[in-house]
Amino acid sequence: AQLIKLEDYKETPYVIENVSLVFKLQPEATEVISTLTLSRREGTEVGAPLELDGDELTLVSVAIDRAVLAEEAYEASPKKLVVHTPPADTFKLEVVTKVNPTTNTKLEGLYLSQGIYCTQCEAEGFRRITYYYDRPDVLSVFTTRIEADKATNPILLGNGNPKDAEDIEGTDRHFAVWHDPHPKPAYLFALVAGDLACTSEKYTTASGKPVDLNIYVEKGNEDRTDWSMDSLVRSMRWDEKVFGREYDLDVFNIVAVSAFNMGAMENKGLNIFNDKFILADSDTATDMDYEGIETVVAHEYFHNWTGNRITCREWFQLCLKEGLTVFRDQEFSSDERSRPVKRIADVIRLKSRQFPEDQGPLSHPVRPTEYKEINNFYTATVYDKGAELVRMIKTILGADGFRKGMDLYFERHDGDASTIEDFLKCFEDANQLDLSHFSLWYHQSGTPFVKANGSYDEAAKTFTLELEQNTAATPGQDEKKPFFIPIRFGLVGPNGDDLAYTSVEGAHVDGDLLHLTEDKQTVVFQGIGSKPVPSLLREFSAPVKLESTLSREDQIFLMRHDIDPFNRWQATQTLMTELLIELTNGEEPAGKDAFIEALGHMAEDENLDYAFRGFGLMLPSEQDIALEIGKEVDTDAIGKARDAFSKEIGVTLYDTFKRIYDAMEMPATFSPDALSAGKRALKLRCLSYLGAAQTKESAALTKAHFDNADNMTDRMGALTVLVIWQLAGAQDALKAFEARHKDTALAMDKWLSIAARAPSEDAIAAIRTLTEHPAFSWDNPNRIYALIGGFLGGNTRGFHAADGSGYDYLAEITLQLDKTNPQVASRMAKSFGTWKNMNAERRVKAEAALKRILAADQQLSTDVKEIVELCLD
Ligand code: DPP
Ligand code: ZN
Repeated sequence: AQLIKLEDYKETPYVIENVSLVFKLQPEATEVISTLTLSRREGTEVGAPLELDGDELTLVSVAIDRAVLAEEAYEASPKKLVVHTPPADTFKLEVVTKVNPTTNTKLEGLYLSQGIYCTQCEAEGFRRITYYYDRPDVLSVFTTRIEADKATNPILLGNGNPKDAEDIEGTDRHFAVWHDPHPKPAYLFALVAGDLACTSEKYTTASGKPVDLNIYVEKGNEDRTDWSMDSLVRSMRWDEKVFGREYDLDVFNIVAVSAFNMGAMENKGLNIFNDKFILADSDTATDMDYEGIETVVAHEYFHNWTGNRITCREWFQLCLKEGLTVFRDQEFSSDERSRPVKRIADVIRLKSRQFPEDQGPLSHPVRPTEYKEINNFYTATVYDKGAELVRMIKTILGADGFRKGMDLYFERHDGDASTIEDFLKCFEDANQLDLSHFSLWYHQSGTPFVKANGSYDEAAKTFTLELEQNTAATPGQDEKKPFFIPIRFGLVGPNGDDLAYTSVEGAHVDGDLLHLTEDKQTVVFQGIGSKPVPSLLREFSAPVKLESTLSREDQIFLMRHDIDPFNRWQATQTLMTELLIELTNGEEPAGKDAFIEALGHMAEDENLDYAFRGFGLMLPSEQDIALEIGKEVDTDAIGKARDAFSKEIGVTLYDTFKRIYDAMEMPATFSPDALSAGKRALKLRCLSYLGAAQTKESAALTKAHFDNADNMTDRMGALTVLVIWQLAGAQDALKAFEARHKDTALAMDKWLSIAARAPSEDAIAAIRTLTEHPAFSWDNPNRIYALIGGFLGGNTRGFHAADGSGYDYLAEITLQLDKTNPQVASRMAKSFGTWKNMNAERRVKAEAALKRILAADQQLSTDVKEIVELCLD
């Protein structure tokens, strides 16, 4: 496959002024009639060829201005349509193609999911429907007519506003016409047809415009949409209030389907969702599911302004819409819930998903400059690190300066296909400042390591901070320049209050914000009355790895006293990680007992949020520890050390955890609100340590928790403890869960993912058995993400088994999945991304497995091939 480069960007020679589409839906042979009004772009030579993208298309006919084209006038293949000499002026190109929605297992383009026709066009799925300039900088006004059997497809949905809808006389078919007045790129096109249930609500925008909100689901699921509708209404209100952005059509439709590669898709006026992010009730959804739904509903809605009204010039700019929209959904959730707890959750996600990407062969800049398959770049780097960059802009400019820049961005670029440069320019112009150094974050990949060393001079009353930054080489970037790193900080005095300084030298410092801009900087604070403990990178003000030289006593001090809740959590994590690494190495760490004692205090500290305490008690995962160790990793040693440490904490603090567990008062009826969810989280965290202690009493308590659970959070939480610690009753509980939920696929996904994590001598045999279970299917991405993804991400010892069985299995299923759904196959294959950090024994096996994929006797997709080649590079 070809390498696509940012520097090769060129405008199209022709402009598509408007698009009229007719779909004659049939399960195996849908006819698509596309009429494009085209005109030659200024500067294009008269008669220059018109080249449109296609993918697996069957051409029926081509006409220009109603005259069928002679065969020699064009060239058509499944991947391309070239009209050799188009007319000089505006003309209408009419192309008829045929597609087969039933056999479309890639779930890109038009496909059938449980009898529902739906589409997925981002990034390059529209070319699987008709020939087109399938790229984000070609914006056009779309009108769509959908024809289908009335009995099986009573609901017909398209982008924009509904126009006509009628029966087609003399047939058992009907049609609907939809018109979208907002010019849009093809990736935002969507269509849905099927027999769907609907829940509706009326919304009035801030300026008084009425909007019909509808959520469509498979019949029988209509009583599980309350939460997603509630989330939608709150998102719409929030965007009006916080960003001054209103909705712009008469209807906003959401459709949930069960087979969907991604989480959801922001098609204009017609969002299509993976049903995992729409359906919820207390019996089948966990608190995390409720939060996920709130986030994704908001995210897709927010795309209407950041993504749809202002889209990307080319796919290299993906972070322009994704990083920004993730930032917006994070802010929304922070406002709706607890800000510090949300921040901790987002940082855990960043560190566990993006940091590994950035420290391995798949590392790439937030705005990449080349790719072979764009689907491979919907990554944690583009999304989550992309959001961190927007957050840093806000940190540097302050809330008002940030809002001014955003206002200017909306004003200046509404209707455009833009770039990161356009975006940054708005903040510069609105605030009269230069962000050129900052912009390096978009181009230079890798996670910077920041080292900080503080010293206090009692006589001079000065505190000196030696700061250093260093970014390791990443693929394609050997030399690294220093980043512009905003560091929020406090100098914590002996009584826990921040100490004031009288003046400072060596860096730009404004209040509690310091700009680290060089490789090395020595910063001297004057007028510091007593020896402080520096609390750095408060709120995680930059996506860096901070290596602090604080003593364990100082870390414990911050864990107890820092006024920044994020850094209290961070101090706890840092200590846990240090201790776990020493334990992995077979050492007996100093300060372990003091730490466990401090953990007990944190668990019981009534001044802290329940959810915060739940997070504070959570040990870094085996994967997190592996990443922290970084080289010559032995996952068995990590797993053993972590198990032993969990058990030691559980045994030592048994009474504390039991006391908290027993005292927690739960509301009589289930509610997904943040406070109740926090209580459940803390209670379950205590239960997990009690379970780790593996006493008869704790096994019985966990089983009782499972049996008495009146909601999925408690049921799943207790089941996980039973299975992971192999407590008495685990097998019964697995059976009971299965019996209760066997007809609810999304609930059984949880069962599959817990089963995939179970400790086992032969993990692969266990996974193979699970793939035979009726709840599993190789055809549905959610089932694969639950079982296979659950294994790869949650069973570190199994996947990285020293005998290479995990790697062999991943190679096998990558090849198998690539035949039906390359996007899912390549997502799974990305788990190879950390193989170079493993010890030699494991590296040999991983490398062999990767090479076996390349050597296989089958045509590999661009998706899988690119990932495997990058891993081997
Ligand atoms: N549907 C994906 C998202 O919203 C891609 N745009 O992030
Ligand atoms: Zn998005």
